[in-house]
Formats: sequence, structure tokens, C-alpha cells
Amino acid sequence: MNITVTHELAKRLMEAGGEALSGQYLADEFGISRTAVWKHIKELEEKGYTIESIKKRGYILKEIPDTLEPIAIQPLLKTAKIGQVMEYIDSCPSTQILAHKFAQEGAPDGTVVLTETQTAGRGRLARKWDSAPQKGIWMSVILRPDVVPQKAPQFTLVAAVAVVRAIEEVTGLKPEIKWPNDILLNGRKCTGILTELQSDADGIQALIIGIGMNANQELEDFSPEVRDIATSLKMMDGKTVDRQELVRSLLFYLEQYTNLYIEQGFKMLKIMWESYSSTIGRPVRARMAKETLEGIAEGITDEGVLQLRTNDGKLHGIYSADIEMKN
Ligand code: BT5
Repeated sequence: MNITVTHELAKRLMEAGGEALSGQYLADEFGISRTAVWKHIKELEEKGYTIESIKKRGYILKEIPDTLEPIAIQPLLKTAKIGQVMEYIDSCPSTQILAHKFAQEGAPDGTVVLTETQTAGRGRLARKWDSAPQKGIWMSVILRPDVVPQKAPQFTLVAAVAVVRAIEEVTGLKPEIKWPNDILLNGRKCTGILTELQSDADGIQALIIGIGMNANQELEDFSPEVRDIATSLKMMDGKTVDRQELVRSLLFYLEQYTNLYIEQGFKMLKIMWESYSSTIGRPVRARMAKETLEGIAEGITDEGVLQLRTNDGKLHGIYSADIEMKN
């Protein structure tokens, strides 16, 4: 079976938006027989697609399975670069590990790695990332921007803005960003971002942006360690979210905003980031490796560094920390 034709067929059916496409039309399009078209339709049905076949009218796509396979995402993807190459694996230790490997092997700028579940999903400082099967979006994006390594940390903030815009667009929910990499709904974490770097003497070889989004979990889908701090989009409004639409929206905004950052710098994005931030203007406690500081989070610099003013009036630049909100 020619997989490319099956993919193209899925694409046409998706693009038809519920309209019937006749077997003859599809046969002419692909230069194959109507029987061959029918065989590709069967192939899609075996993958879980529901396709109605109406006499004299043709095939109508009724339902797509809840999978993050490229065939279900790419046809309606509105990006020029990010996600044009997609690597999908049913289960893996971590998409970050895979993305690092693919990047070393020369994967192109914009390659996306997606999985249904991770057995060793990771956060910052080798913390664990809970990745329930088929309930979230566990994804790593390989970027190869032509920027100096000092500009890498802001990509986490840029990705955070893309995540918020995608959640808003697809669900209507209003998330907040907690510096630097947490996306919160009602004070609970629904998304985490992990940006890692491959660089050498010539500069950045690849940025690996890992995004873990809780989409359709119920409370019991989370491990006991995170049940008190985590939430999913579904837990917020009771609606099952279309993970494919969420990935498309996320990749679209990620492309828009990373391009904006690379071409015009951080200025515009900083304004957007601050408008979504739950941290700025608030009293916070910043836990770092060697010390903990308390004060008011006054803002972020153009480098993405958090500006924290302690009670003695001193302004501290915080590069990396865990932030707790104080009331
Ligand atoms: C992060 O780290 O928030 C970055 C998470 C990045 C995950 C993605 S998934 C795709 C890609 N592949 C990977 O292996 N990783 C990336 P950090 O700020 O260190 O937060 C980690 C902490 O968040 C943990 O110690 C838990 O307290 C909490 N946590 C773990 N899993 C969670 C989940 N599913 N939802 C909410 N909180 C969680």
C-alpha cells in the first residue's frame, strides 16, 4: 500500500470539511483505479477513521481517531516550517531524548517529535514529567535559529506566549504564565516548557523546545505526586479538547512568535509575555540552587531575566529559579 497516497487521501477528505468526494474524482486525482481508492479508504478505516460511503456521491470523512500521528495533524497545519517534518512514536522514554538524537543526525529546522506517552518524561533539573497515555501533548520541537547562545533562554518565554495563545484559541480558557516556564490555570500547572541547547564553538546547533501540555486528564490520571498542583484543560471546563487542533494551533503560534523574536528581537514578545504573566507586580519567593529571595517581581529584562526587588530596596536579576507566589 502506498502510504503517501493514503496520507494524501486523508488530507483531501479533511480539507473537504464534511463534503463528499467521489471515488472517480479521487481516482483521477491520484492516477489510480477506483478499487485502489477504496483500498486506501479501508486502510484509513483500519487506522480508526470513520468514513461514510454514499452511493453516487462518494466518501465523507466523519471522524478522525484521537491520535497525534502526522497523518491526522499535518493536512490542516498552517505553518511554513514547524511541523513540516514530524516524527511520531507511540511510546518513548522522552521526546527530548529523541529530539536531541534527531538533531545530532541532522534533522531540519522545525522538526517536531510527538508521542502518546513518555516513560521518562523530564522537567528541569532532571525532575519527572507525568505523561499519561493519550491524554496530553508530549512534544519536542527542533529549531536551528541563527542567533547567539545568549538569546536562547528567551525561547522558553516565547514558547510560553505561543502556548497561552493556542489554549485561548482552542478552548477559550485564560491561562497565566508563571516565570519562567509554567502555564497555569486557576493557579495549577497545565503546561511546562523545557528548552535545551546543542551548541559548539560556532554557536547554536539546535534548540530543543520541549512542551508538555495536560489536555484531557482527569485528576486520577495524574500521579499522586502532582495531583495537588496539576490540572488539565478538560478539568477546567469539562470538555474534551481536540488534541490535533491544539497541536496545530500551538505550532502555528510557535512559528509566528519565534520568527518575530528572531527577526525583531524580544520587545513585542516581552509586552505580550508580561500581559499574560501572573508573576509581575506580585510578591514572590524565588528558590534558587544556593539561596532563596523574597520580594516583588518587578518585570523581566530584554534578556528574559526576572527583576526581583527585595525589601531592602535592592534589585536582583534572577536567571533561573522556582517561583512561589506569596499572598
Ligand atoms: C517543566 O519542568 O515544567 C518542563 C516540563 C517539560 C515536559 C516536556 S513533555 C515533552 C518533552 N519531553 C520531556 O521529557 N520533557 C518535555 P519543571 O519546571 O522542572 O517542572 C517539573 C515539575 O512539574 C515536577 O517536579 C512536578 O512537580 C510538576 N509536574 C510533573 N508532571 C506534571 C504534569 N503533567 N503537569 C503538571 N505538573 C507536573
